[in-house]
Amino acid sequence: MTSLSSFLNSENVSPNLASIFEAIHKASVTVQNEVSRAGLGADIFGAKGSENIQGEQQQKLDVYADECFIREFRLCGSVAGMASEEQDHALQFDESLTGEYVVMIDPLDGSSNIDVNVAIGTIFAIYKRLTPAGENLSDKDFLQAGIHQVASGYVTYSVSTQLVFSTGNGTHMFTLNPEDRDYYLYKKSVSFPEDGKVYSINEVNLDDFNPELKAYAQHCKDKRGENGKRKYTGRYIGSLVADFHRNLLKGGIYVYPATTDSPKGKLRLLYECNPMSFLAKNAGGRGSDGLQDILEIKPTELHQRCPFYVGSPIMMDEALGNL
Ligand code: AHM
Ligand code: MG
Repeated sequence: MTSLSSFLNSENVSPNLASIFEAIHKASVTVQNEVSRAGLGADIFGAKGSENIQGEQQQKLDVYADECFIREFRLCGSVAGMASEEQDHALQFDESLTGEYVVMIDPLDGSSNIDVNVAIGTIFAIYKRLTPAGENLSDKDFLQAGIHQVASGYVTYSVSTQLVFSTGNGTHMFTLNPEDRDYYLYKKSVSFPEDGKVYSINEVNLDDFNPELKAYAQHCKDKRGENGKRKYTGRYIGSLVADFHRNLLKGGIYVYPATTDSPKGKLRLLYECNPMSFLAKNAGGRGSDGLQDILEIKPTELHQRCPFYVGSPIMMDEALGNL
């Protein structure tokens, strides 16, 4: 079995970048431990009673996971600062201000699924800082286009705990071994199937879809395969990590468009769309906001939202109007 550290070594990942993966490893094990005890002893289910800057109710586990990742990134020495979906502003780590990297994170994705024992996850993106080492970080460090990601990935806390990441050379899957709490290689260089069967979208928003997306939704319902049976099926977990993970393995598309409730889309460019699009690109898929490649968007604010389409290339072409 190939452990995470030996894999990173064999891929010539620099020691500084590898130390960030080690921080993610440690924090995710702590979060996984807490997730697996949900319902036992101290109650980690439920709302914290606070809201994040985007006006969303924070769950206890959102805050717990955020604290775990902040602690490990602060300690690791290679991270000069980070931005989190749960923090109002970007954080600068004065004790490691010479760190080469900044990290963007959604510490606990799929918050609405915490209390019902459904898969949730952590999503991260890693960039080289642009300001010189030792100087204060600035917006330009955090507001980089996704194309500049050095690495991205997610952890999914589910049937097993898996870490999926790319450092720009393929997208790889690791599984956490509960015995020694190390990650071991499960699949190297996974590729999205060219085409897929799964269409993942919250259809309650159908009336809000633009005409092209409405037509695509109808197409998914109508399309028959060569055997006369329906070509597509619907699957929507409501945790981006879990929906993306299934589609990556089985083939499919995930869409979260602009809606009346979320006119700019619900998902966050820096913490969700960019890291997932980088993984998709490295697995033969792609991410789009419906008009352009997600990775080309120049962010203007930390908590920026955007419509999101990601998945298998043929399904992406169909959804984006090349029917
Ligand atoms: P979160 O980061 O606050 O959990 O929000 C993101 C989640 C995604 O994981 C998921 O795909 C989506 O929100 C579900 O939203 P909805 O319930 O509107 O379908
Ligand atoms: Mg999220």
